[in-house]
Amino acid sequence: MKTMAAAIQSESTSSGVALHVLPALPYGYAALEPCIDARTMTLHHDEHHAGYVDKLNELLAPYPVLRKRTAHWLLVNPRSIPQSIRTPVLNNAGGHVNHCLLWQSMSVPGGAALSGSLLGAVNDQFGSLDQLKTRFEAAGADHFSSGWVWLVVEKDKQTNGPDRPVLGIVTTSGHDNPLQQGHYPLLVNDVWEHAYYLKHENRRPEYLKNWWSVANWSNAMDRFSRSDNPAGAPSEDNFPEDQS
Ligand code: MN3
Repeated sequence: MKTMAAAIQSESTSSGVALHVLPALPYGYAALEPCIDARTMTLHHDEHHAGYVDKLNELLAPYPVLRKRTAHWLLVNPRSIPQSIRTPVLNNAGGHVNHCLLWQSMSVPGGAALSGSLLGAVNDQFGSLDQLKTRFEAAGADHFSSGWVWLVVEKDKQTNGPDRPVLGIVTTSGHDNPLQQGHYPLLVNDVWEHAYYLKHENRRPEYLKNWWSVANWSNAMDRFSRSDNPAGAPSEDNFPEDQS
């Protein structure tokens, strides 16, 4: 199976412009059961995420300059997008980027435990991993309507000094991404109803609590180790249209 990083690669057409591509899941549709059922994963990836990718390509089709840009770049450069398509481009680019991050934020149960420098930062910031989980769950449960809950490296980390907060828990609405506020995402959960409703129905808090069994701490630790990049984003978030 292709790695997620490779799967995010965009394809170049013969004209040299890039198409955004739906990445393959890095695990099987049933791999996250019992937390997330295979039917939910199938619909979420093959229909919802695929729909955002298709719509983004459709919207950008008349704009060859924008088609050379990464989805990440579009998110953080909204003024470069014509106003007539700005909102739907941002919604669908965000839908694409956020779901790529979501698939990476999950792994089969039994993955690596939180350790190292990120565990130290979590203990410093939240008191314990359990307290982080409680706050993350509460933020996700309390978020009104569709959106996302994130563990981020706060944007002022570099100027806050050694005793100031490094990590934060934020929520975003629709398909907004913390990168748009300068925060760097480490871990994300999707609190749109399509992410959990078939199994958990209206019980979003139950879904959030169960979700820790599939949280991918290995990926979060890897992202944390690269979050000092002053540009704010490691290479895998810069989809490779820039190379076309
Ligand atoms: Mn979703």
